Amino acid sequence: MTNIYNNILQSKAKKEKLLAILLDPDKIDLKNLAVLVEKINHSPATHIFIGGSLVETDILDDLIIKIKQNCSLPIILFPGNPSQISNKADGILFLTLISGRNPDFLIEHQVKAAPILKQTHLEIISTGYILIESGTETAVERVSKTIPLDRNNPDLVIATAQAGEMLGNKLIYLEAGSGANQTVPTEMIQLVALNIGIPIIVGGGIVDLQGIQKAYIAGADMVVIGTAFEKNLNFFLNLKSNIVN
Ligand code: 1GP
Repeated sequence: MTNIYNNILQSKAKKEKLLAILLDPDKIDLKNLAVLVEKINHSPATHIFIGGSLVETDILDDLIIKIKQNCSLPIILFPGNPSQISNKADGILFLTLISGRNPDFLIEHQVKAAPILKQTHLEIISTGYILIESGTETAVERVSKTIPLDRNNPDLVIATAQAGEMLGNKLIYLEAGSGANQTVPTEMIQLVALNIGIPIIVGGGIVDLQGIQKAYIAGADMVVIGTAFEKNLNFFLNLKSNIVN
């Protein structure tokens, strides 16, 4: 049996940093999947996240089966809504958008997803998802109809992360939004890391090695890279030996 969360905790204890590649099934051409998987295998990635706003389950199943044929990294669903569940993955970030006040993303989608998840073997990882203002409106903001937290008000972000931890979230995800103009501020990551005990994921708008390292040094346990790899499959080519651990 897989235990993704325990592995994340162990990495945190050993100060080994983790890296997730986010794949959006709608943007993947199955004909080029072999190349994509080869690039992932030659990257420093430790996890694969799969998610997007329009994904259908049948595409998901097929994609995950094909990735697993040639890649042994844990595949974790990062769903935008309850229809994006596939039993072929290893786990799921069971997200609550705790920065927002939209009941659909706080509890409604989760209630719809629970009976479906009960029928799967997926490892369910309760995750407090915190959207941080990043300059311009991002897709997650649009889809969730929530207002991100002020990037200049770390106190509210800290309190939100603490509330997530107290509610039983196992991870806190600080999200600037896919393709964001501005990443989550490093001081904010630092302050959150000082004030909670659970692992922190950071993503959104990180496009280079410096951005990855800054997030790690500030206290991110895992960094998520989506757009930069999507745009350039060679993104990780020269990064592997340079990533700090
Ligand atoms: C989005 O945090 C992830 O949910 C990744 O963002 O696409 O900007 O890398 P990018």
